[in-house]
Amino acid sequence: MTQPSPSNSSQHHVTRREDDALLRGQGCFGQDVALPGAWHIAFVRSPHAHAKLLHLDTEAVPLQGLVAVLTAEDLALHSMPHANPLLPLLHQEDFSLLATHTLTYVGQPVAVVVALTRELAQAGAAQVVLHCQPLPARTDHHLQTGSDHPPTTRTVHRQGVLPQGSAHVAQVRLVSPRVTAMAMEPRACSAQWHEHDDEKKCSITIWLGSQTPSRARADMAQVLGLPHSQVRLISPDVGGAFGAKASVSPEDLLTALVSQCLRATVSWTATRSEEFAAGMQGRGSTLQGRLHLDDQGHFTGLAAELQFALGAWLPFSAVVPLRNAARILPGPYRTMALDVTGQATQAHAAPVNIYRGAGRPEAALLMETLVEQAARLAGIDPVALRLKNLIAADHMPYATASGELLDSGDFATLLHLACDKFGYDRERQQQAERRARGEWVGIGLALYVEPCGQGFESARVTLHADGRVTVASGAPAQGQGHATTFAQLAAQALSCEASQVTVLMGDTDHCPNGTGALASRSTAIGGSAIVQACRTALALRDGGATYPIVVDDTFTSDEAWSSGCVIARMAIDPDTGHPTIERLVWADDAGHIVNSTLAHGQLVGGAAQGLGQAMMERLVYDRQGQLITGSLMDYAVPRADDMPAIEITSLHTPSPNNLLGAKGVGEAGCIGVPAALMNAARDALSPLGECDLNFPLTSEQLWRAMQPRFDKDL
Ligand code: SMO
Repeated sequence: MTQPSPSNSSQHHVTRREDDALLRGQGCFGQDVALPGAWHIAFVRSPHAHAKLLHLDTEAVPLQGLVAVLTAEDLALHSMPHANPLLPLLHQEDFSLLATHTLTYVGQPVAVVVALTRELAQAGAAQVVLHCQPLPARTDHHLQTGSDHPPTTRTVHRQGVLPQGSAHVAQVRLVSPRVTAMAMEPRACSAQWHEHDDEKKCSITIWLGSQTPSRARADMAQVLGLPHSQVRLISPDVGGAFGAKASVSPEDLLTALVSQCLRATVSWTATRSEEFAAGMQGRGSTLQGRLHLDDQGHFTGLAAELQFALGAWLPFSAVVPLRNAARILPGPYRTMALDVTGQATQAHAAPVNIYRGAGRPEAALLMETLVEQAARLAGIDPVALRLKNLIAADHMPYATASGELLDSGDFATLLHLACDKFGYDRERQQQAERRARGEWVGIGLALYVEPCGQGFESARVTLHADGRVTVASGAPAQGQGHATTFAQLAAQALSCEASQVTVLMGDTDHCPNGTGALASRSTAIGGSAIVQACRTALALRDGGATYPIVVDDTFTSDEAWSSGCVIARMAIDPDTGHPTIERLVWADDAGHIVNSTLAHGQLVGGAAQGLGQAMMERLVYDRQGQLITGSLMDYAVPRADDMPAIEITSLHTPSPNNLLGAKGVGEAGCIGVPAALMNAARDALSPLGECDLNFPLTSEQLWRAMQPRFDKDL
């Protein structure tokens, strides 16, 4: 079947970014990249978590509109790029883009059906029959029972000796389920093959919603066997990423491979069901900790054991959550003896990758739950206990026991700010009065620190003779509004109007090689690269350089550490266990803020996502490795009416590590809010003694905890 030839003029230029165009409904998201004559892809996916693949039967696939059914052999057995070895990878097997002899998770791509329309491709894929011999599946069960399988990676932070005979030892064990990133826009990839008489000059343009276009291009080029210069990767407008679009997936690479193999234009958009089963998941951990206190309430030692879930294959950033959680402990508190061990173990389940916060939420959850339990044990108010143990602002920069360097921050002031806004003393008094009336109401605090990325980001600034300015960044955007922030930064640096600045992002043909938008690093590091390039451009202009003046620059930085304090008040209905978040007060320190409207939006959005994990989200696999929460009928995400009013106040302790003094805001809500909600729920039920509550804090769980004679295992 021949494909109508796509004309070159049809290429979508979505490189230039204006945030208000998105608000006007004029964005160009993955599915809007309508390439003329594109064929559509659907994946045949594994129905088993673990099985031997005996035979793949395509007899029943209807021929109407069918272009091809392709298997691993047809596409020449390519493997996923290897994961970033930020922690030692004890074993990492090659993972075939399409399954060959063994199936290793429900939803794993096994074959590709190419057809004239998406519907025909999906109908065809549904008719491919897989003959399999099921094998026992290894689920995340090890997270709760101790590992029966060797971990894929480990980490250890030890300093000093844990004290013997402490006055108090708080001890918690927290189990957090996997969650899905639930971007409004499912993954999508389109690829257009450009044929050339000279085989060596064929090239490809790929549209992929990506946080890391430069690395995605490198990954694509490697699998396609093409030089980088013959692969153009365009990340169009992206309807949410949250880490789940930071690393390429088998489906992305397969879309490009099919385009190359058929020398055709092809397009794939995931269904919501595919995102649940085979998209990149987040969290999934069991966190155990012991916090030692002396008789004055000083923290003297922290022991922690962290178990993290991994899927059947490792996305590029798969080890980051474990690495972050382990290195961030003990958070904003002064050095104490430390014995932190962590491991991450693979299962026959969907891949786990970074997800908004990426290990930072786990560190805050474990530490802050321990701190509040310690306060109850020692009979010290949790605010007073924290004030005794926080790192003082005049001790910054502060080298932590786990080997990190906190660049800046003022944790005691954050705590005071939040308490003032909350009216802490009055709130405690009202809590006591309500308790006396038989109400169940809790106040929970959480402090957090948030490392915001290191390494380089790039910028290319062009001054045109007519006064216009073009800013091209190596960092793309997925809804953060970077086009506005970057234009604002350039305008300030160049003393011009933001309306004169055109921002280019996410197109490897028009933007410099960059790191990408992750780890809340874009404003601090990407923004600094823009400012630095602008300053150089001004110097060149003043030195008499001729237009257009083009400056390529990179900015490299150590981590800036954001921090904050969240206080939540939660009431729990004694009859139903229904939790109501009555107040949420938050003091955030993201250093210098460039655009307060956008920063506020990031904080609120992060809080909503954090609230989702704390209160309702949970992916569940059964013992056979079947996903039993595979749709929005079974998986709850927060809606507008689940959100309390959020009262935000700010502190601006500048980071010394970048030109702006900026720090990150995008992930903070997922870090501080869940820990505060956990502490509010535990405080509410504390008249019953210590309750082993876990996320999500459902009515059912809270109700069961309130039934003293109820068999909790029923
Ligand atoms: S989870 Mo973020 O994209 O570092």
